[in-house]
Amino acid sequence: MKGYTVAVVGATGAVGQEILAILRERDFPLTNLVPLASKRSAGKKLTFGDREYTIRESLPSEFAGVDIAFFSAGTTVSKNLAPEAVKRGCTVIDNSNAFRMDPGTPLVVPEVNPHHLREHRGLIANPNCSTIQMVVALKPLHDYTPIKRVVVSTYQAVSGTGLEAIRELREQTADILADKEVTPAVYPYQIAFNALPHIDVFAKMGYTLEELKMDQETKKIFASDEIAVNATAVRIPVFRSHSEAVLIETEGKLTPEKAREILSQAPGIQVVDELDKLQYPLPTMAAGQDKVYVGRIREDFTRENGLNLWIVADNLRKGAALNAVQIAERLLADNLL
Ligand code: 25A
Ligand code: L14
Repeated sequence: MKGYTVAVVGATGAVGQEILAILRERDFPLTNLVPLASKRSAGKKLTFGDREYTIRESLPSEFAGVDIAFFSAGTTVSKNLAPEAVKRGCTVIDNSNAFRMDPGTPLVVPEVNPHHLREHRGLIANPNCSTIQMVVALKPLHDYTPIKRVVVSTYQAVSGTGLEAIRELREQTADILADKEVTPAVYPYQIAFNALPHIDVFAKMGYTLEELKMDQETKKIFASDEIAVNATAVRIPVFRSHSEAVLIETEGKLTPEKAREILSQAPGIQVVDELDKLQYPLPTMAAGQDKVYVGRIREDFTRENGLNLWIVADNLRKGAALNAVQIAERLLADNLL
């Protein structure tokens, strides 16, 4: 089998570390790794398999000879550097918000719209973590009867913000339990023992960008303007896995029994919905796992054709690193590099 030269931009970060672990786990056909990060981390060592690599500063020249580059260093880094990588013949899979809504850039969840990869021009965008887990669960239902409207509230883990936020939750929790004062740094307010209705920046009409992304990205992934998503995105003091309370309004009737049947046959989904055994999805259940967990499937008794679901997935895996690696696997399988 042919092996590829793979770069990870942001290799020291929360998502970058997960990408490296998943490449190993899934035996990705990699013959050479190019771990890139900011100047701050350049020179540090990193073990991957049985080899040791030196982290290098992510300069444009590093992409010469690289086949695939995963970007997980935030929007500014992607905006500056991804075009440089593409220019050098590298196929970029970008985790940031920089190119998602660019009409020439496919926005892909392999279980949902793998065919969009055929139109790529060197750059593929990985959707937002909250969008990914939601569309994996909604797509098979949408294929059965079109979803017209989605109302979703998210309960998002701090790991989406990166290692600094993980540290902030850990330290704040310990400090508060020890009756010490806390000073928020990453988030505007204390995150331990709290819930913040604020993810990413406030954008327009009182919505945050995170909330608007869920609407725009879902429309692009489903290639339909007929589906509308109204979101409230909330940060909770959980380290790993995002949860979502989702209400869908469908064109035709969709019973909970039918939804369970469809979802249990759909790729990437695990239905956990046995109330008599107290079985429902939990962030602790999804953490470190690849599936999107769906439960609490029940009818909206206040409206015609409404269905409630509780959707949980590991935000660093299916929400970011795993989806990106699956995109790469799909590119290779379909000869689209
Ligand atoms: O936080 P940053 O600055 O955006 O950095 C994230 C990653 O990108 C690298 C960085 O390497 C890290 O691997 N990076 C930054 N600038 C770069 C550049 N010019 C760059 N890579 C290439 N070229 P690092 O060596 O700077 O970071 C080492 C560790 O330190 C943490 N860190 C970063 N900046 C810091 C800092 N610590 C203190 N002070 C700072 N100013 C960094 O934390 C890393 O562990 P992190 O990596 O966990 O931050 C995660 C970033 O990724 C975004 N993100 C998370 N999930 C997603 C996502 N973006 C898109 N999709 C997702 N699903 C977060 O929003 C956050 O920005
Ligand atoms: O990919 O959780 O657009 O703070 C930006 C917000 C990633 C998660 C994105 C967070 C998100 C991040």
